[in-house]
Amino acid sequence: MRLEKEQIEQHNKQLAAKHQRAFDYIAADVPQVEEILKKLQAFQIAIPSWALGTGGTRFGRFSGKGEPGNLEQKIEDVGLLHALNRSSGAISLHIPWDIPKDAEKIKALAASYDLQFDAVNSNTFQDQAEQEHSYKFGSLHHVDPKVRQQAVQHNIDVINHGIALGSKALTVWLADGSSFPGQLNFREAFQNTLESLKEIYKHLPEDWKLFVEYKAFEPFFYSMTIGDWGQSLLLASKLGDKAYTLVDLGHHLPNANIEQIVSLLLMEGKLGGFHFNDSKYADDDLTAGAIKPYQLFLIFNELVEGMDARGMDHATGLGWMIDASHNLKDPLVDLLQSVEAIMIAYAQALLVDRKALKEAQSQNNIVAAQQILQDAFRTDVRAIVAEARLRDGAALDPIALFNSLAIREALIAERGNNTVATGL
Ligand code: PSV
Ligand code: MN
Ligand code: MN
Repeated sequence: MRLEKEQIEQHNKQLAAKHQRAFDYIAADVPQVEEILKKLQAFQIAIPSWALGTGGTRFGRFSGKGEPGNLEQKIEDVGLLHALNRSSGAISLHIPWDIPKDAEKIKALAASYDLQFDAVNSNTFQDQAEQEHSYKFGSLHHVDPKVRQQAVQHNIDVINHGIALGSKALTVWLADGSSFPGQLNFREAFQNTLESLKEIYKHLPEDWKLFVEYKAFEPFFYSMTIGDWGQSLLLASKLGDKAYTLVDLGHHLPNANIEQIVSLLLMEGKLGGFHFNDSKYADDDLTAGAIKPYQLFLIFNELVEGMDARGMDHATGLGWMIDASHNLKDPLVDLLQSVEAIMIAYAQALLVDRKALKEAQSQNNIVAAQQILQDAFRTDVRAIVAEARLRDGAALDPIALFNSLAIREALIAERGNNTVATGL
């Protein structure tokens, strides 16, 4: 299924007057609105291939209908999202969940929807049918060199799939850790991981990046071998210039100050990118901005401050990816909500009066500093985000259009009750 230009234009026509009123109202107070619009239009957020089907919990999975059953249909779904918001122009694949059988064909299909391939993800957290050695006790950190070698080879294979598709980064997330004290020698586990990553790093093309994702807990509950940003940064620093830390918002211990982590990684030139999601308790993988929108804003505030000061390009500088998984909502609608929340946080961060904030900080004027941030956060920027969409030929209200065109119903008619297994 593909959306026609006319369907979007007709929808926009219906909402035009209401939108114009809202946009004029906010634009009158934002002198730099044109500059903000350009930045929003250039900003793209990659959709994870594993979020297009209904996710599950440890206790069950309630399948949705009309979900994509193969890679082609996943690309079709992301194509629909991108047509609706023009901000989802990339897809991040997970191998072997998404092995492209004919890379050229897949590349051409993606291009026909104006989609690029963001980071490819390796998977050494599950055993595959044809696999010789088990990952039950880990992969790159394993005590047995044969298991490590198998996991290294898998990552090299993933790089090769990525090269064929035009990806420029590999994300490594390891379910390597221990659940009981004494199970692991921490130093040996870390050294093994480093040596394995060095092997993988050797196979990275010149213009590629290696993203080292960390996670504090789960599936192991005593230690994770890459458990926090310090461990990830240590590995990335030892590996070299092409290695970076990837921040998944759900992978921290409760109440961690993620914006401070982001700011320091950026300062060190070692921030690789994000897996956006939100959480109340753990790695909940809820819709971005659903629980802690202020935190999302504060993260973007650090990004705008840190990147603009270094002349970095928001559009292309980092890996901007979603990693959320839904078992209640329609996955496509949920992804539209995540992208919108990220755009809103970015737009609000662009509103912050940086000069005044610097001044307040230099005077230790805490009240003013808080006020400056909250003024921006409390500004309703939805009409600015919608205007950016409008100028790009997207829908003023993507979810309303998704519903009024009965897109899910059309997908069910096309695909039947297909469902796809999703990630963790
Ligand atoms: C693990 O919790 C994770 O965040 C990693 O990014 C995986 O690749 C992804 O979820 C899917 O399981
Ligand atoms: Mn993740
Ligand atoms: Mn996760």
